[in-house]
Amino acid sequence: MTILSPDILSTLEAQGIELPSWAFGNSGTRFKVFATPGTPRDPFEKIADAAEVNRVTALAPSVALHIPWDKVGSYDDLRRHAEDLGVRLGTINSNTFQDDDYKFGALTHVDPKIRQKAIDHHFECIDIMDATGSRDLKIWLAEGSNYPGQADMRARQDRLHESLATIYERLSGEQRLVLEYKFFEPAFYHTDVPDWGTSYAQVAALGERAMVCLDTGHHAPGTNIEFIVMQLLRLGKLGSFDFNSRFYADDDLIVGAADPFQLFRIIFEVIRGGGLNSPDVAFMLDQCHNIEKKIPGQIRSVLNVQEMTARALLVDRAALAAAQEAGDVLAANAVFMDAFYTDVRPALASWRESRGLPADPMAAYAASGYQERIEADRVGGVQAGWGA
Ligand code: AOS
Ligand code: ZN
Ligand code: ZN
Repeated sequence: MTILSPDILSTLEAQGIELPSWAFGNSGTRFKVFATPGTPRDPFEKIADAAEVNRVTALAPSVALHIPWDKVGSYDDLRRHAEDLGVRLGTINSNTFQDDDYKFGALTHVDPKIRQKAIDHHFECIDIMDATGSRDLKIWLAEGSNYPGQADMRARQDRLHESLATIYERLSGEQRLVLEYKFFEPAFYHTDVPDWGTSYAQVAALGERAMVCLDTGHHAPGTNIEFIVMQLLRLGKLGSFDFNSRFYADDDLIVGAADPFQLFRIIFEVIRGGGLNSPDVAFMLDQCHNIEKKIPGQIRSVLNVQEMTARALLVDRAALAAAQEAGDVLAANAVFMDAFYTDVRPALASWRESRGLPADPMAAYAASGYQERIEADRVGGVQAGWGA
C-alpha cells in the first residue's frame, strides 16, 4: 500500500526539471578548478551526459544552454542530437560577464557602443533560440558598482530599461525574456538587479512575456524565499527557478542538500500558487559540481526535487486550511510538518520500478558503465566557463 495516491503519482509523472549544460563542465572557485575525468569536450557531450540523467530518472527532459560556452556550428545538429537522445534544448542563457568591455557594465554601461554590443549579444541568443526552438532567454547581469559614489544608480536603472526593452522587442511568438536577480557578486556595493522587486519592476515595464527568474542561492541569509515564490506566482510573474542550495553565498550546491526543509516550503508554495507543472514556470537547476562526479550530482539533484515535491503534495491542505481558519497555530504547523517528515523514498522507488525505471537511479547509473566509458574516452574536458 503506497502512501502516494494516484493523483499525486500522476502529478509527479508530469514533473520535468531542466538541467544546465554548465553543470557537466569542470568548475570551481576562484581558488582552484579541479578537472574531473570524463568531462565533456563539447556541447554535444554535455547533452549526452544530461540525457543519462533523464534515462535513469525520467525527470530531466531538457537542457539549458549558455552562450558563448555552448556555441556550435549547427544548432540544427545539436537539436537533432538532443532529440535522438530523448531530450530537448531549453533555456538560452546569455553572458555579459566575461568580456573586458563589460568591466563597468553591459546593458547599463554609460557608453552606448558597449550597450549596443551587449544588446547584439542578446540578439544573437534570440537567433539561436529560433534555431533550437527554445522558449526562454534568461538574463543574469553581473553589473553594479563596488564603491559608494562610483556610479549613478538611477541612470543605470533607466539605461537597463532601455536595453531590456530593445531586446524584448526582438522576441517573437511564444518566446519570453526571464530576468534573474542576485543581491551581490561580482559587484559588492550595488547590483543593478539585486532583488525580486527590481526584477519585477523591470519586467513589468516590458510586457506579458517578460518574467522573473528566482535563483534560490541569490538571497541574503534568512530570507523567506517561499514568500517571494508566493508573491511572484500571485502576480503572474514567476517565469523560472534556478534551483541550487547554499550555506553562505552563491554556493551553487546540490538543491535540497543544505536545507531540504526550505526546498519543501518553496515547493509547497509552488503547489499552492498553481505553479507546479504549469507551462508558465520553468524548473531548472543552476549548479556546479566542483568536487563530486557531475552526472551523479545531477541525478541526486533531480531526485531531491522529486522527493520534496512528493512530500509537499502530501500536505493535507483541507486539514491545513481548517486549522488556519480556526486559528489553531500548532495544529496547522503539525499538518505541515507531518508531510515534511514523511519518508517518501520507498514509495518512489517502487513507483519508478512500476514504470520500467530503476528503483535506485544512483545505483543504476553507477552500474551502467557510462562513467567508466567517458573517463576512458574523453581526454581534455572543458571548463564550464566559470573561472575560464
Ligand atoms: C549567476 O550567479 C547566476 O546564477 C546565473 O544564472 C549563472 O550565471 C548561470 O550559471 C548561467 O549564466
Ligand atoms: Zn542562476
Ligand atoms: Zn548564481
